[in-house]
Amino acid sequence: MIEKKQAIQKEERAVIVGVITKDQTEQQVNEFLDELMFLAETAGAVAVKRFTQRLAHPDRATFVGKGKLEEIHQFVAGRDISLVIFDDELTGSQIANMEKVLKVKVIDRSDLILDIFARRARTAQAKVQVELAQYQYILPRLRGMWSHLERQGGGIGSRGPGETEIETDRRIVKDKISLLRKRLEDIDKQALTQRKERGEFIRVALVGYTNVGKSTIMNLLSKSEVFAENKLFATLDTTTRKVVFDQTPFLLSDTVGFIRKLPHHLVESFKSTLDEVRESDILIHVIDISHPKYEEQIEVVNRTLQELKAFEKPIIMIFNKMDLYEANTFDQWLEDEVKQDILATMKQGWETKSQGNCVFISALEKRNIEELRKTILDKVAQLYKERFPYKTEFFY
Ligand SMILES: Nc1nc2c(ncn2[C@@H]2O[C@H](COP(=O)(O)OP(=O)(O)OP(=O)(O)O)[C@@H](O)[C@H]2O)c(=O)[nH]1
Ligand SMILES: [Mg+2]
Repeated sequence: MIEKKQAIQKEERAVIVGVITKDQTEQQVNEFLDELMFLAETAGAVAVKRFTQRLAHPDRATFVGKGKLEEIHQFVAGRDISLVIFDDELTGSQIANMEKVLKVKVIDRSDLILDIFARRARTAQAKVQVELAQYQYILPRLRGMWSHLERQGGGIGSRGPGETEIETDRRIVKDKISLLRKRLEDIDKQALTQRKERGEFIRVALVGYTNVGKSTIMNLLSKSEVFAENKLFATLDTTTRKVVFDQTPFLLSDTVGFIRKLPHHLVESFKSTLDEVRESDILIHVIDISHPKYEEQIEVVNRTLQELKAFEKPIIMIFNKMDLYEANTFDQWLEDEVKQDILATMKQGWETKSQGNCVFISALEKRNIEELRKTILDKVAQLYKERFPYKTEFFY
């Protein structure tokens, strides 16, 4: 029988692989692999080497070319490496074919992200959502799964599974998916009732790429204790707190971070968690300005918001980690005046693009937090006025 299990064991040594297609540069793919490495690390593995290959089209049978596969095999064999991670989605037969040659476990980026989510899930809702996404991911890859088990000596003969065995598994997985869907529906109903009980409060949601500092800002603004750390996807469950600024109350939510190529099934099964974003009145888009690819991260977040049909809401852009940005950008010998000029130009650019809806802060050093509070308060107060024009005071 098929069983979902953690793809990665602690301290497992891995190599990572990316292909450079014709509309990508080598540098781009290397940046993708940097992120893949961070993901692997978050899951507890250690990436010891990376391979890339230029390919117009991935090979249908083995994803990379035969020569590259052999090169990876040569490297893996004899070293204490048990895992090969690909940056792109693989089919079940590609996994099976490559495992035959490499003789170690092969997984892809989606598998890795699902693995991290599975580790992080705490509430019943998050657990069911992740499990559902995992089974949906497994369904078209059952053949590859068998190859995993075979390699681990799971008591299956070397000739591999017959069609009937795969068919049986497929049925079991499908049943499991319907069961989990049903369970999620029940949980969603409860969550909807809870959200309705929140009444007339203006709702503000912190959104953004993973690891940009959303939970740190949540803690700063709401004096709560949300788990924050330098790993990807520290937050999976939405946390909501009532916050009062200057006698104006509103609800502030911390949400799951976005990432490039978030597995489709994950977005689908996390729909209810993401409802918090969809149903909020104001979005605070948090950006890690110290990240070399922060502009691409902004794009990924904007696209995800569009998919969620939440892009039309009022958005405040918070450029966080200014401390790190300055440390990375400025040489120590640079004159203060020049630094100020560079900062002013950068800020001016974003002021224009965001139509004045942006703030530059360091959550870690608590820099510019007053301005941040004021910016949020202004937007919240404005919305209350639009929504309840005859009310002059809000008592809750
Ligand atoms: N240097 C610096 N680090 C920061 C700042 N704000 C947050 N961090 C660090 O960035 C890391 C990620 O912060 P989190 O608040 O967990 O980020 P998040 O956006 O909630 O991340 P996920 O929940 O994983 O999506 C932590 O190690 C924080 O301490 C900042 O202003 N400057
Ligand atoms: Mg977080």
